[in-house]
Amino acid sequence: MRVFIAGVDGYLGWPLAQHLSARGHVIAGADALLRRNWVAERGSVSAIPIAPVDERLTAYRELSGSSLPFHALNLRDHSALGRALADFAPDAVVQLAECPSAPYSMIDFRHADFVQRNNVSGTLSLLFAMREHCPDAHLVKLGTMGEYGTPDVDIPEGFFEVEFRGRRDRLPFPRQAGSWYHWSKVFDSHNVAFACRLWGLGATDVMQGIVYGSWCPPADPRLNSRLDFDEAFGTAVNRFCCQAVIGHPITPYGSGTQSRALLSLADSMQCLTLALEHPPTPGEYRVFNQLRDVLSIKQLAELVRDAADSLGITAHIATVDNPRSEAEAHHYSPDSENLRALGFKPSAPIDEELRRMIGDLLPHADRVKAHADRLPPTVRWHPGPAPAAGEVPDSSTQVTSDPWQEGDR
Ligand code: USQ
Repeated sequence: MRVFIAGVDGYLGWPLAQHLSARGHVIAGADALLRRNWVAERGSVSAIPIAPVDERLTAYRELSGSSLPFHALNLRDHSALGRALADFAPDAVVQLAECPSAPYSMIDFRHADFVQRNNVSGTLSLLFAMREHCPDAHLVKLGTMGEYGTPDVDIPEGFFEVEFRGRRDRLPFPRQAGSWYHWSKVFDSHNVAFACRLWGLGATDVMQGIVYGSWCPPADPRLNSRLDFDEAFGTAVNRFCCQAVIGHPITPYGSGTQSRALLSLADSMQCLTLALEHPPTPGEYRVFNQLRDVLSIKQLAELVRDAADSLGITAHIATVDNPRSEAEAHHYSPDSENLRALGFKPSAPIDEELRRMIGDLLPHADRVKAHADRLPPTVRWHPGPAPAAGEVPDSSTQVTSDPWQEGDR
């Protein structure tokens, strides 16, 4: 299968290219390299060093024996995107090219505006480009479990049966996102579903839980994927492991009783591959809840502490005031049958995965230590005391790599 990965330089995109290539698929990709800039804007680095994109592509060619056609483009550059799709003629397109950070979107208006335009408009551009250049290709769109929020009922996979005033229908399950970023994914979901209905596009909208884990193939460090730990781009578990390896307290926010859906990076690769290898019918819009475990943040902090302990590292937990507006005590029971029905078999259990990640991080502890001031949360969802001067990098809040500063195309 020919798979075009938008966001191929990212935390998920780079491992996905390798994983799919190892299964015999042919890969091309696009990336505007914005993630590298956003993390730099926040004054941080990837804990695991990553190679520049040209070195990555060389390593890919040496390892797989085939080259990966790469386009350094923003998806909003609609004509360039169209040319890239027309040249490659993909059977499937994976959309990972979005800003993935809730805290980044909550900094101020400029960041909220940037995240929503980058994500929603980029995906819209992709939908139109697919209609024109590869209308039969399958779109796998990365959404998030955070689109649903934390309703007081179980969460189905995208749709539910409703009875209202004596009539029944199957309707989209309500979305109650908790950040401007999460709302951008909700808007994408509506646009993708509409394109399926309107143009006969076949799409899988993946409601993915929090991904954790490192990707460091022993063959070559140029194949490593990034692993962020700053408050905006580091996800909870990855941050906790980075905190543990440098002796920084592990930081559950608030009571830590908020529950989230999770899966490892390896399981995410397996699930995305299953979606690609089992495409929907033309015009079908389907939703997969992509997760393995549901755990509270407190349980996660304890699991990381115990994993560190088993490796002889003493880690401790210190809760901090919750900078977010989110329910801390709530019902949380999402369905996740669709991927299991396609054959998803979770790989290593979470404690094993955590020990492996901590092992991969240990040689790079100094990089985390040098940026330890990026660990405490400074972005607040609610009005509160202003951050101390210098606490937020670039407090002039310039958005780096804003395509609108380069002029709309
Ligand atoms: N949290 C802590 N301590 C920390 C960092 C986070 O307690 O040091 C808590 C947060 O308050 C939140 C939970 O951990 O309750 C998850 O936070 P997160 O930063 O790991 O995840 P989130 O902001 O929800 O976003 C991440 C990814 C995003 C993806 C989403 C999946 O950045 O791209 O869409 O996970 S989900 O959470 O299911 O929406």
